[in-house]
Amino acid sequence: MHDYTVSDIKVMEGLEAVRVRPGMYIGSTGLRGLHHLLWEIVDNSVDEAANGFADTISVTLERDGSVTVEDNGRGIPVGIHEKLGVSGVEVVFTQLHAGGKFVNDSYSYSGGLHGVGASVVNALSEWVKVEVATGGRLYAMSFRSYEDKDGIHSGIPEGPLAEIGRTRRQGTKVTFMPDIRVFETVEMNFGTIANRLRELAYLNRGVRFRLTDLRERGNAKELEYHFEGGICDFVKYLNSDKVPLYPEPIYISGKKDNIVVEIAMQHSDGYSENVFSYVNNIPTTEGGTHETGFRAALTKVMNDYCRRIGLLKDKDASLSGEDFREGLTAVISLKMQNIQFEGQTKTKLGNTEARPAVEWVMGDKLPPILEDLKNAELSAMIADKAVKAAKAREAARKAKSMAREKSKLENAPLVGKLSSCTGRDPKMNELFIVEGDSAGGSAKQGRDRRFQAILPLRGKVLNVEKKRLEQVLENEELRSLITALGTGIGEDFNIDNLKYDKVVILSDADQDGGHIRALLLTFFYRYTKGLITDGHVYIGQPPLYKVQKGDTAIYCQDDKELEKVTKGLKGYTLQRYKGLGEMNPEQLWETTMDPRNRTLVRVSIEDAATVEHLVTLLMGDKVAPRKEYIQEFADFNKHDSFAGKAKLDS
Ligand code: TSJ
Repeated sequence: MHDYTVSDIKVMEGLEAVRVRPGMYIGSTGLRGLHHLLWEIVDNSVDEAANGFADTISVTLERDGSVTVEDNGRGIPVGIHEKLGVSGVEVVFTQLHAGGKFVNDSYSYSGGLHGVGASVVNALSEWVKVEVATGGRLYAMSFRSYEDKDGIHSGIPEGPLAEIGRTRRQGTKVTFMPDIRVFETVEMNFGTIANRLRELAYLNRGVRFRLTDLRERGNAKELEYHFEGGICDFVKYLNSDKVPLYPEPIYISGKKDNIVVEIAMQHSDGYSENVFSYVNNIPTTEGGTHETGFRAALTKVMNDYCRRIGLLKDKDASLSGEDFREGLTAVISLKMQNIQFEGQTKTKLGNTEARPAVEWVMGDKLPPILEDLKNAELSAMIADKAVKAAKAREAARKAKSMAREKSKLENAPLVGKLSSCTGRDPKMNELFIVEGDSAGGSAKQGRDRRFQAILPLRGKVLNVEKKRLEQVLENEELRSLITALGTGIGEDFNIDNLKYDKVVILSDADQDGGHIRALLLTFFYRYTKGLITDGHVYIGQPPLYKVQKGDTAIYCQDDKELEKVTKGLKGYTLQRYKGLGEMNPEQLWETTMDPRNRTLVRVSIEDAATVEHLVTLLMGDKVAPRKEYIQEFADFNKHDSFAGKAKLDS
């Protein structure tokens, strides 16, 4: 018999290792790590659904701060495990997977291994409750972590799995309370969870994902994601603010050497390439072998097709891959075993076998789609677009060498807009891109010229979303920005030549400011992505209010802060800044530029798909949905700010 109050040494050793080094198992103990707990559990349900045994997965953020995940699958096995002599449920929650599961980056988590993460979640929770409904019976078991004279004991069963009644349902329900002793925050983010569940819903066709937030009394939030079109719907969503060249995405799926390949793609009349890839539902932001295979195969199949229909003659050179990818939105999803990740953020697929598998499936399935008579228009559209792209590319190449020549000649006036700093160490230097001449003037006067450079922006920034490279190179504002950065753009981009460690966007807190910020971010995203991925781009946070009492001034960034500061305060004066231009140089320095006081929000690409959609939504043709997004875009990643709020005595 098992004695559940006396220590089960083996179990405790395993789970306590997780307690001692949580970061090794879930990446961090911040918000990311907290969400990681949820994904470890959800993964199990997604696997059950992927195997065809469940079609509904719900996540509930409970009022008491715990989180529930429920599916309608077969239920975690309740039978007694042969070797361990306890129920399958107990094994799943107490046995650390052999050797432990070490994550070496914050992005990766298990995908495809049943129960791997449940014991980690148990170890890092104050308590866990499990209910399994199967074979007409309902079973329950709970676990708890507690502290006594011997230290912390985590994930201890409160009793064996027990049958508690009869039921007509089937499935698994797990509720866990993240331990506040482990995490810096135990408040999960509704938006982050919603985004990921939406992504999972696209990647797992037909599975219903529900999210309920009961944390705020009287303000329950509920969402449901369910896409019968799977990744085709994903591509349509990504293209929803673009003009597609053909109505339905091309869908390709196949299996080669035990690798399941699924691809959806659709061209729009835009110019950028947007390929999003996944392996076992994990985003591969840095690409990898599967993306390489996709690109190679697309180029080959399309060139073959162009030759077959006579668009390319024997003597003609083949079109280049990027020509076939102009305006392309594609989602690539692989399911395979033993995935290996590489790259700076470990989000690049390294498995060499993935490339030929994708090439094989593409080579097998794409030609018949192109040849299909009812797809004649689609095929012609893609071929035609590529020919146009090739011509434009040639024109751009000429324009670019012209621009190089020109910039040699006109270097003086270009750099003339920039007030450079005196320091020569790029690692120390900062570039402030400031909206408007008057604010630019204040920034110039207020800055510390030893390490801060100012680039004032006069007119509107060009919307690069709608332009080809040659037009970008003709735009004065962007040319001076490109010159100032030193990195070059597009294919020529080289982060090693970056002249500043921080590139700070400083615009007004109003709609126009939001628009300018979005346009600049769009430019960075499209032409100097490395600046964002390497964390060099920041958004300055000028204050909205100044509260003055006697000779003390407190600056507030928003209404919430203002409310906090003025609560109970009497006899103060309040100034609301309408724009950066209203601040004098000293104020601008103190509140927004001085590294000792300022707040900077670092721009990162957490969820490339969301950012991409946001960028498209903001910059695309349809004006209507813009308004509501500008504020959200301005807010994105606010929790990433690394400095405290600006508070100072004047
Ligand atoms: F493990 C867990 F606690 F994290 C968890 C597992 C949490 C949740 C919400 C669901 C699940 C889960 C596990 N859902 N469905 C399953 N299925 C199985 O574990 C299972 C059932 C039957 C068989 C079989 O071979 O008969 C095999 C497995 C792996």
